Amino acid sequence: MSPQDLRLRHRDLWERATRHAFLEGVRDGTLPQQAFLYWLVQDYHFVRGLLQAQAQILACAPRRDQKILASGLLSLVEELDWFEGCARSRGVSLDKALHPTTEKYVEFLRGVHRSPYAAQITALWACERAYWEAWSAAAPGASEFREFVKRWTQPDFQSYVLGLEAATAYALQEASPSDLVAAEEAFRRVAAYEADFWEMAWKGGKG
Ligand code: HMH
Repeated sequence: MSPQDLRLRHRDLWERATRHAFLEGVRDGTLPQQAFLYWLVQDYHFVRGLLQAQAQILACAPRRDQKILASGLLSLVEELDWFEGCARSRGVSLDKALHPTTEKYVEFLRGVHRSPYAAQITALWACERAYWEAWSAAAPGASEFREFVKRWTQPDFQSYVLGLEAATAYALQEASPSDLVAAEEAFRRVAAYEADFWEMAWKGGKG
């Protein structure tokens, strides 16, 4: 089983994780500002949780994956600075409660270090790959959202995703049958949470 097999076996779920009216709105500029700001605040909190989850994955990682995971951690710290700047310049407070959807997704990722390593790296790869594909579908994006589209479509981010993909392919190759079951379950859960996240942002902005 390869990373590609996972995407093909769960095509419908993956489609929902990477295509959404929210992203069409980013592309053509019709996304309500309220939905965008709702997403901004929730994604900031998501990234804070992802950073904690990834630190634990790094602690479990084989020698070969330490560099990519450590470099990813630094990017996430810088991303938090960037989110804080984005919120400040838009006059939005980040001091808001996590929506239950964000909360559940973050809880899942923060617990994933208790699963076999193949499932951990699969979850992380799926999470980043989903964002890369999702924002790529919105490219180049309406001018007010372009900075965001750029962040997750730029070449550095693409190489990071492909590096995680190679690490995942390797881990899946050496995984036992029960590790593979855990990895596939982790993939499905990440894809479902990604789909829920877009839905939450889209609705949150309306409610
Ligand atoms: C919901 N998934 C979500 N937010 C993100 N920032 C990423 C993935 C990529 O880091």
